[in-house]
Amino acid sequence: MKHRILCPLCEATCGLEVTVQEGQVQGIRGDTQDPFSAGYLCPKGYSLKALEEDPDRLRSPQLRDGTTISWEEAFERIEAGLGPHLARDRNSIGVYLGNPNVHNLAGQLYVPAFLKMLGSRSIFSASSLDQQPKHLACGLMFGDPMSIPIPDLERTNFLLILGANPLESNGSLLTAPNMLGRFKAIKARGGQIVVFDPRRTRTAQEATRHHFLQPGTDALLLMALIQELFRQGLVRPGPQVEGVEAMHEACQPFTAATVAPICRVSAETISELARQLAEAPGAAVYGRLGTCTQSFGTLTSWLVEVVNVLTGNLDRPGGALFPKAAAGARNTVPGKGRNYTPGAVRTRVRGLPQINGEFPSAALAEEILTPGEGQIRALITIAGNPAVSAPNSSKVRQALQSLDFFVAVDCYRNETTGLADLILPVPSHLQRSHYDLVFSQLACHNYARYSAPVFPSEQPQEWEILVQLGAIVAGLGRQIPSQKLNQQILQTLMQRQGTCAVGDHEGPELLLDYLLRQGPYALTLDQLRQGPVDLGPLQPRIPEVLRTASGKVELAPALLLEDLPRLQERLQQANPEMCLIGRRQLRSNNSWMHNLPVLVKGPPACTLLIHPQDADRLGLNSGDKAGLRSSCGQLEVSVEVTPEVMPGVVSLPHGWGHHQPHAQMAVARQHCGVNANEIVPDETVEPLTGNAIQNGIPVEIERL
Ligand SMILES: Nc1nc2c(c(=O)[nH]1)N[C@H]1C(S)=C(S)[C@@H](COP(=O)(O)OP(=O)(O)OC[C@H]3O[C@@H](n4cnc5c(=O)[nH]c(N)nc54)[C@H](O)[C@@H]3O)O[C@H]1N2
Ligand SMILES: Nc1nc2c(c(=O)[nH]1)N[C@H]1C(S)=C(S)[C@@H](COP(=O)(O)OP(=O)(O)OC[C@H]3O[C@@H](n4cnc5c(=O)[nH]c(N)nc54)[C@H](O)[C@@H]3O)O[C@H]1N2
Ligand code: SF4
Ligand SMILES: [Mo]
Repeated sequence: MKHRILCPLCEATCGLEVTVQEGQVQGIRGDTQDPFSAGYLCPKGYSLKALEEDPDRLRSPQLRDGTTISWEEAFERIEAGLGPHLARDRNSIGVYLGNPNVHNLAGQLYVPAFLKMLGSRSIFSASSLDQQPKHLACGLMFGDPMSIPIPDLERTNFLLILGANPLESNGSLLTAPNMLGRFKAIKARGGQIVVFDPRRTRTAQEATRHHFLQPGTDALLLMALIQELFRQGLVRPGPQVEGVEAMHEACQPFTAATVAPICRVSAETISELARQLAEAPGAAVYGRLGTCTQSFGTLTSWLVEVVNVLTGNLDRPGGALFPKAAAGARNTVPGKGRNYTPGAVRTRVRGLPQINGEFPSAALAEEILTPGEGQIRALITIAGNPAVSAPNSSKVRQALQSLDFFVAVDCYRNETTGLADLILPVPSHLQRSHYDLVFSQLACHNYARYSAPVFPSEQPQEWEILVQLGAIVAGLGRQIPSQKLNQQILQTLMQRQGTCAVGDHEGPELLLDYLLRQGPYALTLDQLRQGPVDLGPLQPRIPEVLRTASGKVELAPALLLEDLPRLQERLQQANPEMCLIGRRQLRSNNSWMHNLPVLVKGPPACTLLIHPQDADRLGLNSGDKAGLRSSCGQLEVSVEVTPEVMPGVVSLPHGWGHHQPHAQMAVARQHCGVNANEIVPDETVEPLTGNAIQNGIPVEIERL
């Protein structure tokens, strides 16, 4: 029997064909009938079989000592464990939401309802270890943090990429399966791809040009690019733009000649790039993780879009456009303009900002460890591994160990969940239906696709677990039928988005069907059950998409201009002698898929890349052990000497360090590697968002 599903593992959202015989996966291939991914898949998609069969994947609720218990008992214990905190102070219950929530209907439809029922302000997520700067910049410029311009890969002739490696990550804030194929198509039509990255990544290798760039200096580069656009008379903003003159003034101190030595990019390169971007018949600038998780994350995320606007490429075919998703996008619901602002609420200990209802995860540990009114004493993690992913991970572990009560909703017992009093296991990724509510808002082509579960679930669905947890924190007890709460959630959605008829569905399907019907194409779930619906290439959406108070694109928001003196100060500061950046690897998915033998086979992946010049100076050869020290800690790493990284920069992959005794992932333990976040400081954060700075960290290296 063949099942056509959507891969829930990464943002590319490939269609897969899963062959099942006698209740077992026989094979997984790229679905050639999927109009979006057209047969593409990566090794992770294939590994869904191994994930399904992994003996370490949890099947029943587990206590900290490894004892398994019934679901009934698990929820009883949660009621007892959270009870005193619910009665005393709801803010003392923290929640950490991990990345897989955005790849999951339960995470998208039920987590918000759960958080509402909980009523705590102590909410944290992986967003502040990732893209929060992009949300803030786009919220300020376009009025909604999810209105993120997407390069029109199908038509563009010039793609400028900063701090992204989509050929290995398969794209992020850019849903576009088969990036290699898309690169080939751009080059075949005579287009160019230019990459700025401190490492010559696979993406850089496949581009038409690659430039090394000193980590953390993209904002300087982009400011100089903007200065050049004005200087050369190349500025062509569209009609709905506010703040062009303010931008003209703001860029003046950042001439190509001034930024060149800090960025380690020649002034001629910058000036030529300005011309090429302006002259290309459709160009797009795209920045990703390396532009967000750094000291100037918000400024960089902003300036990427400023260049798109000033070159006339925002909202034009071949440039960067706003997708029009079929369901769940706020920017397709008619709404009044307003000034988007970061929350006025600040973290208790350090006063860091709240963005989109969440506090920075770099502050999670201190909010648990610091006594006083509002201290977090109980924690719920949902699909998250902050003990590996958040900065200063030994402090995070210490914090998790100090909690009065900790419950994790997860599929593994890992570095984080192994410290929980209780783990509630979720069904496997093949045991649930799927629709990408988030990534269809970020896709380079408008599609609506749904997939049904391949296997029935052996345990409660994740949405049912969340509904039960919601009922507990809302004081409704454990007897409330999930369908009743589901109806309540539907009512809440309808209050916000408008009423319409719904089909005869249950659970997430009921809510999804409603969102599709209410969406801009008035689709129904039954239509999607027949197969994918092609909604066409990206189309211009300005002014309809804008939700700013002025109804225009705000090119120069005051909050961002206020951070420019800090950028100017950077011009006076010397680059650190050595600094650390991260990287992603094709056969890896953040911290949680290293237990699958198909993905970890081969030579050790967790190595420190270092340039031959630096290696010579330090007396290091490939295979040597080195001590890597930052202001926050120290690691022993295995060295790989390669000209792939620029001199003065070392690269360590993200998501490793699986040696913790409380984890139960036998394969991952054998390939444990080290956790970069042991040496990523938690005290220095991006000031506007509190986002973690995981790239460009000054380090010292010594031969061991
Ligand atoms: N140094 C450094 N740190 C980084 C980064 C970096 O580049 N460098 N990257 C950052 C980024 S971009 C991100 S997104 C974060 C990720 O940070 P996290 O989201 O905290 O970590 P993940 O590794 O994605 O862990 C996901 C967890 O969810 C579980 N899980 C998987 N699928 C499901 C599911 O369907 N349901 C449930 N309930 N659980 C599930 C896994 O077992 C695992 O425990 O890490 C960040 N940290
Ligand atoms: N195979 C695989 N795919 C993944 C993941 C995974 O773990 N494995 N994780 C998923 C997640 S959660 C995310 S967020 C995405 C991330 O997707 P990407 O952003 O495409 O992935 P990264 O490899 O982290 O790319 C960041 C790049 O920034 C560069 N860089 C570092 N610092 C700087 C800087 O200051 N300036 C510039 N210009 N470049 C810099 C790094 O060298 C690196 O090449 O990937 C997703 N896809
Ligand atoms: S690229 Fe992403 S969506 Fe496609 S098969 Fe791989 S993990 Fe799945
Ligand atoms: Mo991420």
